[in-house]
Amino acid sequence: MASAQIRVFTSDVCLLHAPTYEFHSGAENHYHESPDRLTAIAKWLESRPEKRFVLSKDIVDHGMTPIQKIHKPDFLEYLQTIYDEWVQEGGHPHGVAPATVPHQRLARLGKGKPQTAAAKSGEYCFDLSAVIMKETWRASYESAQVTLTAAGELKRLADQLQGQNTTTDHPPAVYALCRPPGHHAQTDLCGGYCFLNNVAIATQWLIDQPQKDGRPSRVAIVDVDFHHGNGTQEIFYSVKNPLYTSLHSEKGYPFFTGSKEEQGEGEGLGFNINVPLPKSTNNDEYMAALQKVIDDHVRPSAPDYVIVSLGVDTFQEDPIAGFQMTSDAYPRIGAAIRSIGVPTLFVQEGGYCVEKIGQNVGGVLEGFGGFQ
Ligand code: SP5
Ligand code: ZN
Repeated sequence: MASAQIRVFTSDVCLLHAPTYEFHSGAENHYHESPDRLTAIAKWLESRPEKRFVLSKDIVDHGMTPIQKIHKPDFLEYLQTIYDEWVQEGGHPHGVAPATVPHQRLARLGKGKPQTAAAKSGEYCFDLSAVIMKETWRASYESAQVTLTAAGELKRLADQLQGQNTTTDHPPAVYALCRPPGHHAQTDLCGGYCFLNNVAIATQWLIDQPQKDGRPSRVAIVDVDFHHGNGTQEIFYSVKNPLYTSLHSEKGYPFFTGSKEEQGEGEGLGFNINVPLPKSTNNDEYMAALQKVIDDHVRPSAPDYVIVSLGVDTFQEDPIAGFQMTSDAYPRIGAAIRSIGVPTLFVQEGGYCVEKIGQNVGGVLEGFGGFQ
């Protein structure tokens, strides 16, 4: 039996962040993390039969508090003010991109505080892809609020189900169709197209919603984006709730994080699971790795909620990433996640093949929902 409809939250404000170019291997290229990605996904979902997906643009403003629980105040101030400062200082109006980053061997001896917009641009950003334009803060804030709204709806559905005291093969799912993405954003660093870590923000918000017996909710994150979620890893590295798990390319961006040896620290030791995979990974190999993460780590952690960092840049035709995976993989990923049997929040991360992004994202959701 197919599940009930899947609720989707999105917002046109997420479209306002739209840099026109980025650099790839030193060459100027169009900005792959474009608003077209979001509209393509929405269009695909709305074209499905039986109104499987119910799209809503009613976004609940949860304010700054859940964002401040994850990101540092000076970083949040920076994201809101840097564009105007940058332009006033003579920076290119296209947007803010780091001039000099305080590489650890440079910062070791330097004691100065960043004074200018150019200096701050390196202080708070680790690469050239997270371009800050006039509307970037608005879009990023909205992206976080879309995710929080979806998390709120998931909690409502989960509570409702608990109240009925019935078991179901089809736990509820809600999807946050948002951008900019979030999993590369650290406590006080943007990068990798990401500014605010939407998944981290929603995770902490859900943890802070107590279960019936008063204990904090347990969350398990499954990050299926092609790239390692260095931001989510850093944010939760020394806590045991949430569990963070990630399958990603072993040699790809962001290059300096994502090894198996990164397992968490202090009470968080053992609650950070990285599974680096070769570029040659095909559907079956990917599914075997995902099933192992679910069986060995996710299910044993007994989560109340699963949050999926839903990147589909694992797709073989992705222009900037990609394993050897075809569109058939995505419903299988959704079905494997449903088998955990827990209310699940899907949050959009990467995926840059605009022609197939709707089918691939929708495939995961339909696989979860048990639609044919
Ligand atoms: C959220 C997310 O997926 N962020 C990914 C950011 C990746 N940015 C760097 C990509 C470098 C790709 N190299 C280009 C090779 C083109 N053939
Ligand atoms: Zn990615």
